[in-house]
Amino acid sequence: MRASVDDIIENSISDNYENSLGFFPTTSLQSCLNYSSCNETDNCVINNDCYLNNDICSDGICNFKNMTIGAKVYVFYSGNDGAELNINLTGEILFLSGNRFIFFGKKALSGGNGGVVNISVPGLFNTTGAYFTGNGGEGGVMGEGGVLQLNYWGLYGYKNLFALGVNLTGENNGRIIYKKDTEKLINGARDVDINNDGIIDEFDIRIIKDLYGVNSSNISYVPAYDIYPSTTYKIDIRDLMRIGLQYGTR
Ligand SMILES: [Ca+2]
Repeated sequence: MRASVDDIIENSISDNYENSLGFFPTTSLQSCLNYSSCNETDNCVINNDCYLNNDICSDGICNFKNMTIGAKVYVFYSGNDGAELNINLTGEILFLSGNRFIFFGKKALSGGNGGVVNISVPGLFNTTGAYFTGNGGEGGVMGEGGVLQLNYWGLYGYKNLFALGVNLTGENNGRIIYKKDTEKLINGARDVDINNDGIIDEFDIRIIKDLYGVNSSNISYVPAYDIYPSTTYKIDIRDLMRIGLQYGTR
């Protein structure tokens, strides 16, 4: 179902959960795609609050090269539930001041569930300064919290810090899914943040140390920890070196 002006009217500002939290638009919004700075199959720079979801993107998925989020992106609704937004980038995403993805469930007798936001990047997902709000809608029973899924080769920015900027509360709280592609090699290597917490520190090194010298014929071998696989498929000094080169850089 398309987000429409009706959705805005139906959720009048005086009677809206988002408004009580300060996240409801105070003016009617345009589609993000109406702005010349945001083009499907090219870059999308969000400078003005706007709405975006699968329904307004070609083939039901929002494809861009790079994306810059410098204002609020409203996902709006599908019925009483938050709508779905799948963003598939061939480049990177950058979060600037004023950014926020908003995917509440609608206020109703039985509150709608929060929406689903799914963002994919081919390389590093930089969560620095990012905000996501996908609460369940208010009601006699609050809706379920929404779902945020990030898909990437590597995460940039401490995961626990990022999570503080994500609000998915509801009758049952929603969740963040961090989906790391551990099979993909870039320049012959896996990402060095092998414990997938968004930073490069001694905990990544400890994993390598514990498996040091193990090769693929050993039952202890974990492909995802073999940062620089080669014909030997062995966890060795080259893996440690790659972590060392990026130690503390995220
Ligand atoms: Ca790490």
